[in-house]
Amino acid sequence: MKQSNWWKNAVVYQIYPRSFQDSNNDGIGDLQGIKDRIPYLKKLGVDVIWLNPIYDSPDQDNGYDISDYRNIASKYGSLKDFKQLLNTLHEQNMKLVMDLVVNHTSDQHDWFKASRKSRSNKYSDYYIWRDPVNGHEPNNWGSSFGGSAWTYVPERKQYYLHLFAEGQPDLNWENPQVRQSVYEIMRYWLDMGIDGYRMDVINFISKPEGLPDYPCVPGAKYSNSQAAVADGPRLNEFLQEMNREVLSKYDIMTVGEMPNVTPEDAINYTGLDRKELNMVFQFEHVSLGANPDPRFGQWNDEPINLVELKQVLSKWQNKLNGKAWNSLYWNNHDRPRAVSHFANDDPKYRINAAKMLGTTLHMMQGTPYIYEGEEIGMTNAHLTSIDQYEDIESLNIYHDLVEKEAITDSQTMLKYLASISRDNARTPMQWDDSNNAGFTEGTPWYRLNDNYPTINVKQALSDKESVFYHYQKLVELRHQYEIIRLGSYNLLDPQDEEVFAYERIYNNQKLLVISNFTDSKLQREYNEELKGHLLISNYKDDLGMTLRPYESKVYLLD
Ligand code: TEU
Ligand code: CA
Repeated sequence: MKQSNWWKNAVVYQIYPRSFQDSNNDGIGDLQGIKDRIPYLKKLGVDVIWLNPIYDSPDQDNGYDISDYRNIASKYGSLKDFKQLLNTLHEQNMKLVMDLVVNHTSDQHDWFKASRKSRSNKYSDYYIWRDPVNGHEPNNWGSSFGGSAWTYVPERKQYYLHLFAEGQPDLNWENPQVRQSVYEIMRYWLDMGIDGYRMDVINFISKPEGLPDYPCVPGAKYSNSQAAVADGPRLNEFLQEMNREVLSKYDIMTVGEMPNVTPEDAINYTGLDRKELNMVFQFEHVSLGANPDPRFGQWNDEPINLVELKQVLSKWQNKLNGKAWNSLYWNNHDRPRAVSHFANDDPKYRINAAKMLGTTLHMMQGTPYIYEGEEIGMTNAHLTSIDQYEDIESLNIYHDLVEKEAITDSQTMLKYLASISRDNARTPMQWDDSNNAGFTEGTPWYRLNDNYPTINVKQALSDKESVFYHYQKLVELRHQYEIIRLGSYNLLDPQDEEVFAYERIYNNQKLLVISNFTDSKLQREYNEELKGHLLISNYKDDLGMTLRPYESKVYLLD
């Protein structure tokens, strides 16, 4: 099948289904709810919808533990609802991308239920089983959600590997039958007409030979298994096989979620001349601000250093230019809200700050991803007590660091969680100022952000100056201007700690993007004749090189 690479011109909108729109008042967002909101998505102008997992799942990790890959979880609707959603999106010229979670399954999947029973059945070798070593776990790897990455099963007298929760056993990709089973699942949805896959932790599927110990940070009991398995020896081979057997037969987009990936790796797995994947989600810019004490990993509440942020994003822009294709994102279902994390959600600045971030990212080369609610400037939830949290990662890390290991106190950990917990992104979508923000008339599965009476879609649509219309324009500009899609990139003043400025060059055109990341008024000189060339801005007038708080503007010079 000829690859048209349509995704290079596209803007993706990510939907976290359980928090988007409930249609039957059971408190859980569903497919019918998404369908009802297509006109809203159309108005925003996005081209592609990516859905977080909607398959059958016991929900230990909100759908990232799949027990049946071919069925829609009944809380979201039926297969018929899914086909209707897909058709309606296609009628509206939109595409649909699904989440593919095949590094691991749920422990409730039939494959695992069989596998755990004995060492000699059809599925015995579908997972990664190892004998105890001196009565202990086979190696020192830790689970990303706390504790060891190994769980013992008496029936087999063996441990199985789970990089994530106990209920998320890792598939054994060394087994060719596992790979064929995965390809069959992929074809099943692709033949139904979906337009691509976002692949969960896909750079973890090939484990290092012999599963050796990985160095621990001082004081830690377990090592970082993500670092131990990322980028494994057979990853290229597996992705090439997947491409040959499945992906190349369809004109689709693929984006591989790849923690720990470098630009060199990205070129290796997604290079334009390679037959593997189309894009990666890299983690460097969202890993900035990690705790200086390695025992805490990402858990911290430091503001992001702008010089570092510019350095990281610019590196990705420059290194991939002409060789691979960037995915552009500030946040997703695993991250705090963009405006809270990278800028300022104080009501005084929130709107300009959210627009500023949008402009800074959307003027770059790559495919932008908008996470539900980002387009109206939704903020972190500002939670203050541990029982307001829901997410397995947040609850476990609190339990481990405050109670089990007792290396910090509850107040400190609550500050860290408020700053970066995934639950910040998972509060329901804020549609209007009615009860439960118009998300549901039932009891919502998870609490609303208290600020929904002021921050909501209804308000945004009625206000021409809202974040929504700014995002709408950003999407429009990308569709309109080749320079935004294809221009090369050049960072200006890398050491400037307050302003993120860069230019894009394409043929005889130049785009100048200037963003004030502070709440202060600044003065800068860019030595250009800019008057009359403003393409988009978040203030009504243009004061030239005087930059007001969170002011962001783009000039097109030709
Ligand atoms: O996330 C990958 C991952 O590595 C996460 O542990 C991430 O680093 C963490 O959430 C940051 O706080 C993917 C999914 O996006 C995530 O929702 C799943 O929990 C995880 O895989 C397991 O499937
Ligand atoms: Ca529902």
